[in-house]
Amino acid sequence: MRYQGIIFDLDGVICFTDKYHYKAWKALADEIGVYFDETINNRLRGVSRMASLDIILERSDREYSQEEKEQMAAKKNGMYRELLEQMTPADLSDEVRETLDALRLSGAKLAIGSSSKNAKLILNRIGLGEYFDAVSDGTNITHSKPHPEVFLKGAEFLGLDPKDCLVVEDALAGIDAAVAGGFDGAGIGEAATHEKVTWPLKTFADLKEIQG
Ligand code: B16
Ligand code: MG
Repeated sequence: MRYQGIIFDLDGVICFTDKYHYKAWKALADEIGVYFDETINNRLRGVSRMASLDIILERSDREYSQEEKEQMAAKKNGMYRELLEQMTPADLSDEVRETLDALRLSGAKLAIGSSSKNAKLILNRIGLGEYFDAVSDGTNITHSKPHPEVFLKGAEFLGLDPKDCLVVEDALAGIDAAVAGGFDGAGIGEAATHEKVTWPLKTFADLKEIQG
């Protein structure tokens, strides 16, 4: 066993909610007449809800008050949560499920480190509601990635030191957060190209070899 604890980002690592975020943000953007497409949506990966809205509003020709922005973000979140009802345990791949089970058998403690305030709902929908030893998410942090808070809290919840934990991420800002917190990082997708990633992953199952 190489790492005593493994902390997983949720969206883009354990499961994929991009299409639901996209649909909900697109409905909001259409309503206020702001251009939005899938390329812009890709910039929202791993970014907090309010920071995502600010990115979308870069194309707006008017300014919005903080109160209006909070109303818009709440509206988007309502639509998003309704769409999440479509998720089922079938949205968890066999590869992810089997790899998580193997990592647990290695003796490691497993946690979630997600920016999302909907992490617990998503975990419940995909059948992992009770699976992790700890869940650190958007509800217990005040600073979003690339700040390391979400992972530092995750390690604290596990009772482990960051240097004994691995963080698994799909977003570049997530690897920045891991490095800033003193964690080794494993990157999948775009995060595999980060210059400071300890383990670039080709597939999620590569984690089994790394953990030994
Ligand atoms: P919510 P992660 C992130 O989750 C998503 O990647 C990002 O697209 C989203 O805006 C953010 O959570 C906040 O989500 O609106 O549900 O609080 O990748 O850190 O698991
Ligand atoms: Mg992610």
